[in-house]
Amino acid sequence: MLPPKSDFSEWYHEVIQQAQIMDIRYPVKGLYVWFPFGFKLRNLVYGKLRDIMDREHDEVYFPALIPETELGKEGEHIKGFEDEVYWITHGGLDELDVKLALRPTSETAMYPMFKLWIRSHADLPLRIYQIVNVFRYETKHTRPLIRLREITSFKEAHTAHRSYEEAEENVKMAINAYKEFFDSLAIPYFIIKRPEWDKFPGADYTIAFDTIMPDGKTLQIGTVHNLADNFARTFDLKYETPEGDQAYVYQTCYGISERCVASVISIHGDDTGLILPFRLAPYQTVIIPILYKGKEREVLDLSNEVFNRLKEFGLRAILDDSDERPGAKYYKWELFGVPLRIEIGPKEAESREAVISFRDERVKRKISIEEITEEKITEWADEMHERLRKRALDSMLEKVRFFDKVDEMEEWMGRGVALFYLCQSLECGKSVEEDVKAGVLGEVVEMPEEIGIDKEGKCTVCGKSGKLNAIAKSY
Ligand code: P5A
Repeated sequence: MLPPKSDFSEWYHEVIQQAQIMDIRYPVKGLYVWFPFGFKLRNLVYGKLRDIMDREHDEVYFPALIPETELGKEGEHIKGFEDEVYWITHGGLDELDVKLALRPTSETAMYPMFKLWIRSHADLPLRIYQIVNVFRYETKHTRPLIRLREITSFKEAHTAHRSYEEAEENVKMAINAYKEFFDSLAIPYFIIKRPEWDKFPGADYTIAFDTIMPDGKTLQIGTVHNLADNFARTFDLKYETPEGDQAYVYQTCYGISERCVASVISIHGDDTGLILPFRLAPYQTVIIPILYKGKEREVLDLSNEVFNRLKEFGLRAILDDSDERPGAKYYKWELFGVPLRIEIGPKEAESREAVISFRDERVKRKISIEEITEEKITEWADEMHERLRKRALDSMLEKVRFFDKVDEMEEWMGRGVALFYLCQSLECGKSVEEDVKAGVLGEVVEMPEEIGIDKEGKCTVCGKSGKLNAIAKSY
């Protein structure tokens, strides 16, 4: 049994283990083991991400170790990461001449190589990505999939362009790619420009995707950074222009981690376990034969017929003909989030029918076997996706509130996101953070249209002209 989802922290801790996503017993803090089922889900989610990235990027692989001399070159970058880096100081018993960092992210591994790769304008734009592990010595409370010291599935993209404008265009492309990705997970989000004091170390600016978890805290599920020519100046990344001059490149980078899997588990799941969108589910449909003495043959024959048909459609189907009682089977496959359940008993076998139910609705419906066609399944998958999207969005909207007074916001923290107007000044931003005891997420670039609040208004602190901002407690 799971704790109720209303006790989110406990529920998450349990569902991760019981639904065999991660084994949390590994003896190093912040490091966890993917179970086979969890890793299947991870691969399906990342398959979608990879398909999207492959359209505009080439996949590469860079080494996991970065020499101290490179990691330390960009001043802001190393300032931002120095507390989080794991260092390799020895090879066997020998002390290394140059310490090696376990990559916390790969800018400083990649950009010295970019210097060798980029010669002329014809080499630009350069767009690459990799999906690798990175290490961050996080000091905040670690949690499986959410705050890791080894991020196992860090999708990082890095690009180089001829001008600031082209880098800006690429930021837009990356945002659209991430929108498509999170839409495919039916995860709602805000797109928010982080304040100056919270941007990625070394970036010109940072745009984040934030979703709201069931407990009202936000989770940053992806970020897109415009690096301008900051790293290019440090790593001397120049190209020859068509006119024959030397110019610095402009860069962007953007990343997504297994937090995307955490958001699917947390946002769609319920008291009984996971609820997975049809296209991401490791098991998309389970057939459960209801066996009565003397009628086994007919029931199993029809179950197998349906099973084979589903496999022909290319679906990830299972036929659970184990000895467990039907109730135990329902319980098990609900925990694993199987979207579509098909039950076949003696009556159904006789009339060539089946009882179907969807994981999110749990309403039983009788249909004729002939209705189970590839087209129908696609339709069901789309309908379920739309239901999950709507349900996730509604529950996010319940956790968003607009405020025109700072002193009313603190009480709302921990329950959701507060929207309010804020001017650009560091002073007003910091004073809100102090009063509300939470972090300003930044300026809202895009939000669900249902929220319908103007993006401009008077700063809640000083009354000067301001932009719509968000503040919340975050993971
Ligand atoms: C972009 C890719 C970068 O590192 N360099 C390459 C840029 N950005 S980031 O914001 O620091 O990280 C990208 C996303 O990774 C997730 N993330 C984490 N997930 C789990 N555990 C962590 N400790 C962790 N740290 C960052 C966030 O979703 C972040 O937006």
